[in-house]
Amino acid sequence: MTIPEFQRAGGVLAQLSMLRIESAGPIVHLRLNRPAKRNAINDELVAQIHTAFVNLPGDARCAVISGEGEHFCAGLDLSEVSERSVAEGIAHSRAWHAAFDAVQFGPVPVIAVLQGAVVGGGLELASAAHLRVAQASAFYGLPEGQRGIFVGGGGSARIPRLLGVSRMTDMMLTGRVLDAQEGQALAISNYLVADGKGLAKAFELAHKIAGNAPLSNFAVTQALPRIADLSQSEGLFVEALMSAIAQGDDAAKERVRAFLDKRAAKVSKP
Ligand code: 1HE
Repeated sequence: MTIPEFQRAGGVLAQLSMLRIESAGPIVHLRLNRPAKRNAINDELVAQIHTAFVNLPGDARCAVISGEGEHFCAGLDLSEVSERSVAEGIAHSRAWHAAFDAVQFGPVPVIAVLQGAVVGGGLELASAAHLRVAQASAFYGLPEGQRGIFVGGGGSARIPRLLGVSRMTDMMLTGRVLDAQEGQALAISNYLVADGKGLAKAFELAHKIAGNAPLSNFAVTQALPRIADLSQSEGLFVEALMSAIAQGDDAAKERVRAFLDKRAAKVSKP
């Protein structure tokens, strides 16, 4: 698959100085663009991530987020860690929550492409995406423990859902760093590819995702994680509603008919 022609996004997205945002048809590509600071996230960048994800183009069907340079993201910009009051600290963390909620619960599935450092807030951002494509150079750490702080960008809620409370505890208490192979074995990444191949893989996946019925993608990204948080009985109830809504959509009816008319692809062995 060739990487499609991307055009610089316009409007409010063009004004976000720390992100480079481009679109190709239904795919939007957002790049963290502070390579000199290893894409460390300061207050401005977290605000820009939020603005970007609540202003995605109306025709977007899938987003890819990546980091410019050799590292995906070095986490919180430590140069901005100043004396904050308790109230200011809560507001700071809540700003990250709002931004990363906009990533996870925004209008389209999001794929993160990872390389080099995926640490602290960088791992929190990656865990807000729906899929992760890691390149061989990726490594994962939670140096908050060593910096005397705690996760604040949703990491305590999202990261254990990827790798478990026990492993996150180890990473935070001991500073243990996982390499790309370990990350793949623990399902931090969904795909592991050679260095330099991550974007092409993500765009290939994004094309598949963009071709799905929008309501199916909505069910997967919005209902699935919420059902996982419910009791089994409540979850099955929500599943029944979501399933009926998706099935009732014209796109579902057309796709099922296409299969029965032998116009749609079969499921084939990988
Ligand atoms: C930074 C940051 C940063 C780099 N904040 N400036 N995150 C961390 O504890 C990770 C800290 N960073 C590192 O361990 C390393 O920088 C990396 C492994 C990511 C990359 O190493 P390297 O050798 O490629 O780069 P470098 O030489 O260390 O850094 C290049 C520049 O980026 C340098 O600035 P310069 O002015 O001297 O050129 C670094 O100071 C700067 N830089 N990382 C500020 N993080 C919502 S709560 C989330 C809590 C957390 O995320 S805690 C984890 C913080």
